[in-house]
Parts: sequence; structure tokens; C-alpha cells
Amino acid sequence: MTASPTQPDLSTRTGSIITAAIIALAGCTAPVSDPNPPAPAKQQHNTQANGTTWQQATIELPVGSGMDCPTGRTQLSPAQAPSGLTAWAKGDGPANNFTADVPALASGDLNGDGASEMVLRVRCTSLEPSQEQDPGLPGQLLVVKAVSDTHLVGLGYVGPAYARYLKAEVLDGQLRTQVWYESERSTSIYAPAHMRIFKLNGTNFTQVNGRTAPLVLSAAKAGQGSPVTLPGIHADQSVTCAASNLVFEGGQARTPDATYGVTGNAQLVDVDSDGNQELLTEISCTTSGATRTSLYLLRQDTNALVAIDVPVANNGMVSISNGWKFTGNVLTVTTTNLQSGEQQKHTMNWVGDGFSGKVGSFG
Ligand SMILES: [Ca+2]
Ligand SMILES: [Ca+2]
Repeated sequence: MTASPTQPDLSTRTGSIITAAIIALAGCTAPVSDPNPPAPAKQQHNTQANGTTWQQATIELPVGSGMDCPTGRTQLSPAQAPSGLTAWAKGDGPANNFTADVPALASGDLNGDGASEMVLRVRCTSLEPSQEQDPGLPGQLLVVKAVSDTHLVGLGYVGPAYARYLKAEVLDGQLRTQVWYESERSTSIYAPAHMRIFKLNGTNFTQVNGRTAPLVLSAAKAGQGSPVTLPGIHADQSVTCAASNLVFEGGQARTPDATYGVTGNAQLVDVDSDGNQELLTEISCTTSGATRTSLYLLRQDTNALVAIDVPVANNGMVSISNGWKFTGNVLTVTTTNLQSGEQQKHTMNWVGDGFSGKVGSFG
């Protein structure tokens, strides 16, 4: 588990860092795709406790969890926050108010007794619900058992603190959850969400599958991004930008022959719906004074982001600054011929292992 920060205004600071980073990188080029993740799914699940009653329940919060959270018997009260309805309790320390979002993110049997538990998205923070500004504030998950409509027992926290849990489901006694931004310390843009799978092991939930750390294309704060593997971009019989293994720092990466840049246009997508997001992103390549921007699809490999397709492999003849977007497994890209000025709209379908109708060639 991530060590708890001491700053009482963590949530606010995190949002500011993300916003500042997005603005900083967005300044590199014109149109910017929104790299923010979707808000957590607001699914209504069948729960043992009535959704309006458990907000006023007594909850037994886990003791000895290592989280900077209230412990023991706590009385919940309903409240309104930017994320919607919450149940919350005022802590007795400087930074440990407890907030749980309504409704539960998921439910299912996680302790094998045949009855469903609720999976709540919770935060331990100095803020009161009315002070929260971000509807997707980072926190962690808490699995609770409803003894009655007014009495909940926390079985254990799940996952690292200060992450954003976008989705969760209970399947075969395991909790599968999609995580974005692992912690305040690794807050970065262009970090695709990933799946983590947890199981109750004695008295704690332990991770049994999935990534244990995020991959990051370009760190928002100081430091290096994760390794990135790109294929070469071809032009006629030559290679305009060679295949390369890069590490971005401050949005740039260099090889002896070229300089690469993250342009600021990126979209998080999940082309194969496995919960591990892919990253559609423009990356520029400058060689011999000429800059060409291509559009790549990066997949999360074990320890690196690896390009599995290049929808626009730019040989220097086109600009893609007129924009692109990916919706419903269809990527549309408008290119401008740099010599004639002619614009062309390309519609590319995801066909399982790549896009149809790509522009240019690579390898
Ligand atoms: Ca159960
Ligand atoms: Ca995927």
C-alpha cells in the first residue's frame, strides 16, 4: 500500500497537478483531446442494505489497515458532493474524514458465505463533501458487509490509496477493478487505466492478477515516463524515422538521429474491451530539421508501452493537425496534404488486430 501523505489538502492538490500538467502539455499544439478518464460508472447494484439507509448506518471501519483513515465504529451521515450522494463521517484527526460514494460501485460474494457484499469507493481526506471540487477524487475501495440496514461491517480496503477506481465487478469470488492514476506521487497524464484483480485472503484483500503499477507515456511531474517502443515510419523506399525504444522526459525523447515529442493530442481507448486501456497518441519525430507527426496506438505491455498500430504513419506529406477522434471502434482522421492543401477524411475501423484503411506505412 502507498504510504499516506501528510498534506491535508491532497485531493485538491492532485486535481491541480493534473490540470496544470494537461494545460502545460496542451500548450504544445492546437486541438487537444481530453485525457481525463470518464467518471466512474453510476450503476445501481442490488445490495443487501437499502441505498438510502446505509448512508445513515453505523459502520465498523477496519483497524490496522495501514490507511490514514478512521477506524472502528463510526456513524455515517448522508451528504452531497460533486460526485453525487455520499455517506460520510467526520474524523477525529486532521485529515481523516471518511466519505463513501453512493451507490456502491459493485456487489457480490467476496467472502464465500453466499451473501453479497458491497464494494464502495471511499476517500479518507481532510475535506468535507461540500468542499470537494472534483467528481472523480482519488481514494480506494472498501468492501462492506451489511449486518442490517443500519449496521455495516468493513471487511477490508482494496487497492492502493489515492487511485481512481473507474469500474469494478465481482466475478467468481474475485474483485476486478479498473484503476487510473495509482498515487499522488505518480500522478501523470497519458497513463492509461489498467485492471487489477483482488481476492480476500484471510483478513485482507490481496492482489492476485493484473498490473501492480501504471505505465506512463510522459510524466506530469519531474521524472521519466515508461519505456516506449515505436516502429519505423516509412517513406517510399526509405525510413523517415527509425524504429526506436524511447523514454520521454518533459515530453521529449532523443536518439542520436531524431528528437521525439508528445504533442498533447491523446485519447485513452480500450480497443479490445479487456479493461486495460490503450493510448491513441500523436508523437512527432524530427530529423534533419523536418518534423513529422504520426498517430500511434500504444498497448500496455509488461514493462513498456508498445505501438501495436500506426493509423497515420506520416511520411512528411501530410498534417494531421485538423484532428481525429475514436468513437465506437471507429477512428476518423482528417489529413491535409502539405503540398496541395487538400483535406481528406479517413474512416478507420478497428478489426481486432489493427485499423483498416491506415495512412502510410511502418514497420
Ligand atoms: Ca459474502
Ligand atoms: Ca485493452
